[in-house]
Amino acid sequence: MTVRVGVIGAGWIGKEHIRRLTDTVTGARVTAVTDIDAVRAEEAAAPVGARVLPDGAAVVAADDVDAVLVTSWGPTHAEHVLNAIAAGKPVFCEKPLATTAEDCLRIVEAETAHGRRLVQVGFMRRYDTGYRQMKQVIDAGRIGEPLIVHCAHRNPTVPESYTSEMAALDTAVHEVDVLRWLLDDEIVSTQVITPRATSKRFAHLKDPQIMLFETAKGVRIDLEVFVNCQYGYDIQCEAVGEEGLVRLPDPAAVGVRTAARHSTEVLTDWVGRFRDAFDTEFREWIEGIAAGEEPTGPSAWDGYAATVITAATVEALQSGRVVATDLKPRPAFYGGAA
Ligand code: NAD
Ligand code: ISE
Repeated sequence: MTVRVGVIGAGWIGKEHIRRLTDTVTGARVTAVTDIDAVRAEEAAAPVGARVLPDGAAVVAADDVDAVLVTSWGPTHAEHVLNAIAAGKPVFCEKPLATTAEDCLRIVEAETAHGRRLVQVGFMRRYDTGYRQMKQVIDAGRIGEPLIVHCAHRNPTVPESYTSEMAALDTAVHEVDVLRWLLDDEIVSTQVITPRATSKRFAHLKDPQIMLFETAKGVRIDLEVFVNCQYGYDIQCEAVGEEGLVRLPDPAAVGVRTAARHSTEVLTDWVGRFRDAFDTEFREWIEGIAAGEEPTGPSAWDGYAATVITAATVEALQSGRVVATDLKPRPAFYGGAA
């Protein structure tokens, strides 16, 4: 069976995923595309032989769309995801699931009422080989109980439109998701420390930031978010346990020895760093739909948790205080106790 996908939002990542679904993932075909910018929609749709439709609602309703991919701007996600649930169609939503906790909970309630999982959120790090190997080590008990996690999330530069709040909402949101999954634990409090700012930033920006999270089991996580580090796109993660530690490997790169120097390349963007993870994420999503299975990737509940935790982190940045995340109890539908 070929899964026919309708895409809402044909910007940077929308185009990447259209290419991925067309050239890399077998069993999928993009049949419909929309964007509020009609030129962009046409440019994305034409090369893959897809139709351009007037808006997201038309994409969701289309007879030749079996599953929906939402890659529009964050504040528009909730509307499209809710439409897809109402139509009973699987929907993959790039992060964030929604920009407010209230909208995330509306999605959770709609999906729960539908009675079957339809929503997957685009936290691709769970599909990265290195993070998956770390999880196997932790789950097998090889480092004992995790106690501390040290992380860094560095981008070479960001545009002037990037704000201090986006360090949590847009950037650290990936660590928030992957660490909840890696540790099988919940983040209960958050704090932000702002060291000396880099001169390489736009004046309005607090960069770097150090985020400190605490989990329900008492694990402490420190995360450096540094989005003007200049030298490359660099993702680091090291979990320290009672009996050892496990560290995320750097991407494979050849070592070059020349002119009395030994060097290895550092990647410069998330597209290259997580290309394989994105491919695996979409391959598994499409395979699951073709097999008539519910999605197994990050759920609407994970999307809710990430939005609440990153909003609390923004509050921590603005107030200078330790902020409790105050998540609601996880419903049984999403594997919780209640
Ligand atoms: P972008 O601005 O390049 O593209 C977004 C597109 O959506 C634009 O073309 C815009 O015209 C269109 N759009 C906005 N509202 C729309 C609507 N209601 N209906 C149809 N089209 C609409 O942004 P981007 O960098 O591609 O980011 C898109 C989403 O992907 C964001 O939510 C972002 O957080 C997420 N993202 C995820 C990752 C990741 O690592 N997983 C990386 C980058 C972006
Ligand atoms: C961007 O939206 C991403 O998702 C990237 O993975 C992240 O590194 C970057 O900081 C964000 O702006």
